[in-house]
Amino acid sequence: NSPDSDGCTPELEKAGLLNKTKIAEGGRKLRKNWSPSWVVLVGNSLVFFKDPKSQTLSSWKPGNSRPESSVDLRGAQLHWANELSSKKNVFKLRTVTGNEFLLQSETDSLIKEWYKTIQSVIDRLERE
Ligand code: I3P
Repeated sequence: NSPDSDGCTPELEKAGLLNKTKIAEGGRKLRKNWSPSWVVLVGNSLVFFKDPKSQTLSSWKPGNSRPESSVDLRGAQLHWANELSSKKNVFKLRTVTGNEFLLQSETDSLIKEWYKTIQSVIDRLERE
């Protein structure tokens, strides 16, 4: 049984470990609280899981494990945001609902790949 044998399972684009903090909720600023997060880009969503150690690449599947939160990428905005942190390699993701997240990695190539892939999903949704 292939993962998409029913033809309606959204495509897994990317998964990996990033540092994450939410900095706004519905436009209201939040206090930063950085923590490692297992991030999965699947279909139109970026899904965050809390405990990376207990996760596998198939964790995003319904029923496997419960995501901490999920972000709809339709209409979202992505910006490099090194001015918003003392850390390097930081970008900001803002949803249409005014939720803002910072995502970060110490590895330059890795964070660039994430930026590129998320932006391509945002662009694809805009064309739909
Ligand atoms: C914050 C914590 C964050 C830091 C943030 C601090 O302090 O050190 O790591 O963000 O800086 O306020 P606290 O733990 O007391 O909440 P960065 O690591 O992204 O720099 P900021 O207030 O300048 O955003």
